[in-house]
Amino acid sequence: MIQQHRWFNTMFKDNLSTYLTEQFKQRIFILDGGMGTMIQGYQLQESDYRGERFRDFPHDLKGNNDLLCLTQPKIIYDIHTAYLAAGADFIETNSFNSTAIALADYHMSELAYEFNVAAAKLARQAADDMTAKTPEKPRFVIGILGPTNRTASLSPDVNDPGFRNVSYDELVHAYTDAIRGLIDGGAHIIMIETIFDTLNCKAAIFAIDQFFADHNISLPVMISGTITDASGRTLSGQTTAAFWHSVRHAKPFSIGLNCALGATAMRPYILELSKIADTFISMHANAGLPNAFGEYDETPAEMAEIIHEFAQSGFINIVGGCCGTTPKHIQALAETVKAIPPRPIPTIPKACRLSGLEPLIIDETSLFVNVGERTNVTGSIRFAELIRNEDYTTALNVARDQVINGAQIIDVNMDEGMLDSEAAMVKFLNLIAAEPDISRVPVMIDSSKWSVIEKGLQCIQGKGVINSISLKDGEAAFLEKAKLAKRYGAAVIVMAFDETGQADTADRKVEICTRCYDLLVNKADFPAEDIIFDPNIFAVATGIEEHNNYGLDFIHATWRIKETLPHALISGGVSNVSFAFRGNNPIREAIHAVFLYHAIRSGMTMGIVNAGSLAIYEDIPKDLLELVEDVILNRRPDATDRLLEVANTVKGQSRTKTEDLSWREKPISERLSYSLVNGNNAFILEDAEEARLTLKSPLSVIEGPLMDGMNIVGDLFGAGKMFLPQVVKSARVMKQAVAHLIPFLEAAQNGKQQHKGKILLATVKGDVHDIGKNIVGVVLRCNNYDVIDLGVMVSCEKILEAARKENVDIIGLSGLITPSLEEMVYVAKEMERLKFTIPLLIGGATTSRAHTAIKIEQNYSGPTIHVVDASRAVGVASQLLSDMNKPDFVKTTREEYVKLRQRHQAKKSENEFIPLTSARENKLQIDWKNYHAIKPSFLNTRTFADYPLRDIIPYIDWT
Ligand code: THG
Repeated sequence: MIQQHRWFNTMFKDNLSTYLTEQFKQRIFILDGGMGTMIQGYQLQESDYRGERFRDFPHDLKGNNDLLCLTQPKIIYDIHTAYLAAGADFIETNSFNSTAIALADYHMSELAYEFNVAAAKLARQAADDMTAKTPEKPRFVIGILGPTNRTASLSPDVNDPGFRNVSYDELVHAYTDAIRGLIDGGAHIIMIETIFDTLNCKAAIFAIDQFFADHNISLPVMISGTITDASGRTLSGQTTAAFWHSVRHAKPFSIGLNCALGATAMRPYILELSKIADTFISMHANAGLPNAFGEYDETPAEMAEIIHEFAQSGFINIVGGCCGTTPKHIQALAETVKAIPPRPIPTIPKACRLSGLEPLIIDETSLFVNVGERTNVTGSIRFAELIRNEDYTTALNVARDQVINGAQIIDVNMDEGMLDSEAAMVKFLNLIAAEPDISRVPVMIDSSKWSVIEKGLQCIQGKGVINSISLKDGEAAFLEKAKLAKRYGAAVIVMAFDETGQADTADRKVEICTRCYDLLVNKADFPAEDIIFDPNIFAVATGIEEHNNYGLDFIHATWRIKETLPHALISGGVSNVSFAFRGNNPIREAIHAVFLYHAIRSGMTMGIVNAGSLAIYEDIPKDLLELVEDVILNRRPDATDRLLEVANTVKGQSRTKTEDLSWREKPISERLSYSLVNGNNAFILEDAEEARLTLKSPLSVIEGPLMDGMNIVGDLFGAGKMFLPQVVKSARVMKQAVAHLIPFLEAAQNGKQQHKGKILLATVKGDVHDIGKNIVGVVLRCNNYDVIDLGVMVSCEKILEAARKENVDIIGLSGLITPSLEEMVYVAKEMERLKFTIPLLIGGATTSRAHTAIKIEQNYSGPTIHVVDASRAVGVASQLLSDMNKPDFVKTTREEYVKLRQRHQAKKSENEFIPLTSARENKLQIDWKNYHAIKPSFLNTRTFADYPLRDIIPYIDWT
């Protein structure tokens, strides 16, 4: 079936990219709009999803939108056709969840390939039919690779930040299968979209590159990320520029953003991308921000007005819509950009562009880049011991200290005979990924074993550096590694080694580096700016005469390489040069400073150094300076002896900066919030204990200073001053404090064992989210309620049956995605029909007081109450189970809800609960495609500041 694709390409002369690139110079192109919201409009029921083929499938299938390609092909074809008729040049296949990983929720993993073929065929049919009608305007099918519902660089378990529930390999496998299906089905283009974890995207890029190479084909690749919150970062914490650096190796036909935000909120990020990316820019925003009912209000005219300005500002080349957009939106967009010239692709100067969570650009204007050397088991006895003893917490501090001390990249090396180096590399890099103050910087993966390097590359979402490759095993092995480096998207350190050994003289260094450069640039099509040569820094002043010129050899080679091999950078292991003075740090530091002074002036751009103890050249006493310079520059035969002589007399401390501990002087509540805000767990247990003793009650510590601290975190997050990985870290610290307090809490409860009531909790059918519900369960149990937790995806029938059987006092429903709201309405109606009278509690991030009042409450005559967060659950439950308070409480709530309904009735068309305009001004609200299985709970209609913190941390198991 790959033939079909070849045929298509010949239709467009040599290849589609070339054809499209020409076309894109003429006008702005149009993508289609939201699929999920269109499908919702059909109000499909379980049986519609099942069709004939899956009538007896043993699991629920409602909401499995991609399945509709098989069971309701006409609906999908019609939606595609509606978008084409509205003016879309490109339509996206309905395959967002069609990977084995995402389909596991529906027990349909093995159908992934079939789903993709069907999705691509359907879209292709619709596109071809439309092209036949208007041959002057060919239409194209974009095969969609979704993000899956797992994140390769975040842990789902708060207690185990190094844990991952999906591996790079699993992602590559799943994506490969999907790609094969999309191409066999006839997709013209592949798009990786709604990327919230760049590591998932990098796995998709790897799969694409490998698949194209294996099948000798090439399709245009589009990449579209998602900026999920007010900090302007992806969910996994990268800035827009860091994200671009991480994926640029895919040489995408376009880069862009979609989902999560409306167009207005997307503006600064699209603006940034349009400036830094030397490829086409796509965007498909949501139709504004969802209201309390999860609906999108931005009209076609409103959206078109915003997009008009983007187009005029020269930001975009391809535009379409995401959640909530309809063919009318697309028509309005097509109309409004019709006459506006497209954005020209800017010329971006060549530079080594790396990233961690943040970008790092190394170009001709850069000052020296420090690479931290301390996280190296062969270079540090202390670090080796920490890793051997599995003291990863302290080992992380070694990495952190380096960044605090100015390392802009950290070198990680786990090569030790007694270690499982691959496992240690993976473990350490995964842990680093959970430390935003460390993972802010790019990683240099240092190993002499390629397998360790590959394992490491599979753990980093940023663009890192491979340390190293060389010609020591010959050209074939060298080129193979270069090819993989490109596929993983990493820069490489190339050591000046060849088949005969390591280069020591300047001539040999230059000769080998030149040979490597030619191979890389001309044979492997490797970007010159991603080549970092290491012409070998060897120890001087060893007493062996042949070593005396090593410093000068390096400096001279550096000069010559910079002169003759354009864009390549120079690095080296600086501490090597002073090995002869081990144990004498002041002398070593002086040697490093002198060596760097001269090497940097010759063109050394970066170096692996002890970032915490770099001496300043100017600070070296003049007499010592002369002795050291004699050694480095090999100025006199007795230089080594003369330096040795004074070495024994030079004493003193190296200046390593230490962490500022003045915050320890502050009052206990401030210390607790400091620890939470900074995600610092060094003192959390002792502070939690001190607070418990002071406040005399563990609960008041949690509800007092700890919650206060978390509220500060919430505010900072809402204001964009913190981003998700930092928040996750804060939550982890919080968790540790709470874990310390819980035994005291339980001990305090032990005396009063009487049970207060029986509460049934369930996440409703169609929804798999349970974080919030689990917290509610814990809180209630701690307060002596009997909790029956039915889990997730629980059908109404099962809930009500269990409620009867267990004779519960209250039913609590939880849900996170918009369709769950409907399901809750259904449960309320069923409770009424079946003559229940017990209270019904509604909770979960997508729910709201407004929705409960307007859509749910009037369907059920028993008390129906929205619970805004877990902290309210106990209050509400105790009111409802108190004979004395219940009537009043129920009455007041009812009156409130009646008022809400009346207000709603009066201002029906407007959304009075959430003033959209003010939210837009604050750029705080975001949303998500309804049918994303992974919708994080914080992506909702309220402002972040309104959220209980645990709701904005979707990846933590709070139980
Ligand atoms: N080129 C490249 N990579 C490299 C090197 C290089 N990686 C490893 C090494 N060389 C650079 N890293 C170090 C790390 C530590 C030391 C030297 C180089 C060092 N350590 C002290 C010692 O061994 O005496 C400290 C010992 C301790 O603290 O226990 O000097 O050249 N591409």
